[in-house]
Amino acid sequence: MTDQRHLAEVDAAMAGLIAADAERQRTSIHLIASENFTSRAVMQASGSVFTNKYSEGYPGRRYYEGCAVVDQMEDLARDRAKSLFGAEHANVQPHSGAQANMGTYFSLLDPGDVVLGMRLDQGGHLTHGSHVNFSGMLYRFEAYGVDPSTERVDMDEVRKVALSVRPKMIVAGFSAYSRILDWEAFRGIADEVGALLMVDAAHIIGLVAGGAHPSPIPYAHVTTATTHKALRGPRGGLILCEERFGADIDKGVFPNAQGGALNNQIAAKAVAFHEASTDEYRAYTAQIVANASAMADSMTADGIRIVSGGTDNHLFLMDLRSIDDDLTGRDAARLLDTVGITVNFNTIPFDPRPPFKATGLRIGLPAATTCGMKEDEVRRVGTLVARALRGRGDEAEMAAVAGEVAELASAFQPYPVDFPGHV
Ligand code: DSN
Repeated sequence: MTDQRHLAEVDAAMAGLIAADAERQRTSIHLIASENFTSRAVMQASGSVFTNKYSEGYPGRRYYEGCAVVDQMEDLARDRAKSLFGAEHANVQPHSGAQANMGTYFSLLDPGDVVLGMRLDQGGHLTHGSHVNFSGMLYRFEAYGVDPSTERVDMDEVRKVALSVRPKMIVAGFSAYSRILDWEAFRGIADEVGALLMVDAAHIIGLVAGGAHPSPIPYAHVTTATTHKALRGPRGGLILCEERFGADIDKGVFPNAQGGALNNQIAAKAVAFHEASTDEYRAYTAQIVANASAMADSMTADGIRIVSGGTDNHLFLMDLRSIDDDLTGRDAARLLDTVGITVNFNTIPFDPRPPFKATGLRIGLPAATTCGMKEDEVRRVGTLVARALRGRGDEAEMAAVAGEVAELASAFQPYPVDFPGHV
């Protein structure tokens, strides 16, 4: 029999590290747009015996025996994903969003094909053609960006670029853009130039699940996503597509991009899809959007420039030049970390600084909303962010801000005080 002792008895060093991060998670205010806190049920499935099973292939067509239960589990996950998003086909095996994108590209593109995606430094993602990523190495990515005056994607410009570069695929989606993309217009352009439309919905899929954001599923040939952001599932990826692409997409994921699936993560994804189909979850996603908007508006009123003037989704970008021309995103993020507010620095459109310094902070509300914060609390968080950035160098002010952050974090915690960080 396996060792049945608890982690703390077997490996005190690792138990200590997990407990330390649980403490960090409980005692800070979390504003990283791509992070969230899973339920106990999701964590239990992720830490279950499904971690022990190899199952290369798909339900009913496996390269290993002993997969009867795994088949039921993966079918349940696929059925729940299809039903939650109204999709014809679901692949729940991608280990991450990057691998969901890899599987999709492998399915539908040949090396050297032209692909049109959003500029990384204006909100796109590494896997949308960055030269340091496989996507930029294997395919010829061309880019569209945002309009310099509105800082929004201009669909006339997307069409112009598409007509000029004639891509085989258009990628719509982002990791740092606070407005709603026009899925129907993207599909119209894709149809006009004879391209496939892939929507990378990693950031907004949770809002889509809860009805707080327009769904790309009816318009995209293929939609890729992650399961661990606003969707509040385990770390992992997901692909949804029209049935006619299903077999190719499945092959693109396994065996093209991946080997054995992470069955424990698939089980946890299924739990998250189940949780996301409730009224409570729908109310949660509406609250995320309301919180993001309330925080962005109150910061604007406080004299901070928000890229594009606000937000329609779960995130927004602060332009730090409205606080101090010399304040970089990196320094601002590190400073906020010292008072217990966790964010990430980010380029803003037409950023004069390189990405590792940047001029913006990306602020996201899914995690704080899971902790129960509503508009009043997030406005207060916005004030604390501004006070810390403006008051840097003033020790008394920084201590006062840190004290208020600790008080607020303690009133809105993701896990019980005695939670050791694992189930
Ligand atoms: N790294 C993720 C994010 O923070 O948005 C995207 O992959």
